[in-house]
Amino acid sequence: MSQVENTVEQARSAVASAGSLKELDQLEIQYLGRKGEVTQLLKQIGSLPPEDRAAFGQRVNAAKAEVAAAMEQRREELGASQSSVAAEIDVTLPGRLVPRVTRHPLTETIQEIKDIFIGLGFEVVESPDIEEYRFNFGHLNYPPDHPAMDEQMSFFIDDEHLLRTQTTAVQGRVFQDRKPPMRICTIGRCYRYEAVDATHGHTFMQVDCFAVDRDITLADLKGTLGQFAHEMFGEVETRFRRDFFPFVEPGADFAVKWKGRWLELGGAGMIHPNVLRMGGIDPEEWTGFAFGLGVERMPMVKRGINDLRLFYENGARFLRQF
Ligand code: FA5
Repeated sequence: MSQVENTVEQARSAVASAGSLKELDQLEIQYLGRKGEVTQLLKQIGSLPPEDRAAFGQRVNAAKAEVAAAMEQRREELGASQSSVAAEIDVTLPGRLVPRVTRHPLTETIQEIKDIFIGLGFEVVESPDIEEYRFNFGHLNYPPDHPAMDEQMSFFIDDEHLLRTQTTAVQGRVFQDRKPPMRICTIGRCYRYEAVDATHGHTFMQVDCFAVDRDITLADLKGTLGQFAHEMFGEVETRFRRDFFPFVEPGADFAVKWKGRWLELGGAGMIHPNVLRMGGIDPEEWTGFAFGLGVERMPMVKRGINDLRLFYENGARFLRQF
């Protein structure tokens, strides 16, 4: 075997048994580098008789190409199988802990609320956070400059838009393009200019439901809220107390008895005839009930969470508990 063939043979077997890309890089230097073994062969050319030089040169160049091709092929094989990486994985190491992911308690509550109201025949609709002043107040029968609006002042976007203070604003929107009978539910964020404490946020969530049909009575309202409370909290006592909201008559606040005390969930009542009229619905023919409940209250009560701000701070130590 000539020296050229010998060198090619050695290089081929070394390349074939190379176990990593790094090893392959070294072999490339060893054989094809400036001082590499194949390159060195060319230097012998001067010592050959002139008539042999061309043929020898061609053989060495062919050898170089052959070794380079073998390296390229091996490089691809190693890259594909990633055996160089695999060789560095220690399969005896303990596995990395993947954090357990659960749903946020508010997300879970929203789903529960939706399930209950869908089960009671309500249709869930979306309604915007940036609301028109007229839907947030005017269509809900607030007389201009009524002091009840001061309790619900919020963040104005411009003269006609604000961040809604109550999801009840959905009523005017729905009345625009639907005719009774209807049973509608919406859940979303509300915003108020509020002194923030453990039970009051400037941002919080409400669920509002209303039904308009022939012969809807206060009994339907009480039955619906009673059933909701039963499904959400289990066996509970409920309480209705007279309360004022401009958009209902009569109006009530709704509470459940929890651990021996009354816990207010929200407001409720029979939709005021003015609200129906503004929505193009004849109050002589149709009646309706409406209620709006605070969402955070529910998981606070059920899970013993004593500060509503925890839902929004989203600290890992808080969320890990669910
Ligand atoms: C309302 O917002 C009325 N829209 C409810 C209503 C709807 C009455 C339909 C009649 C018919 P109120 O301001 O009381 O009412 O809020 C209802 C509930 O939202 C409260 O009981 C409370 O659970 C929750 N809530 C109100 N303000 C905050 C706040 N700043 N932080 C957390 N929860 C709040």
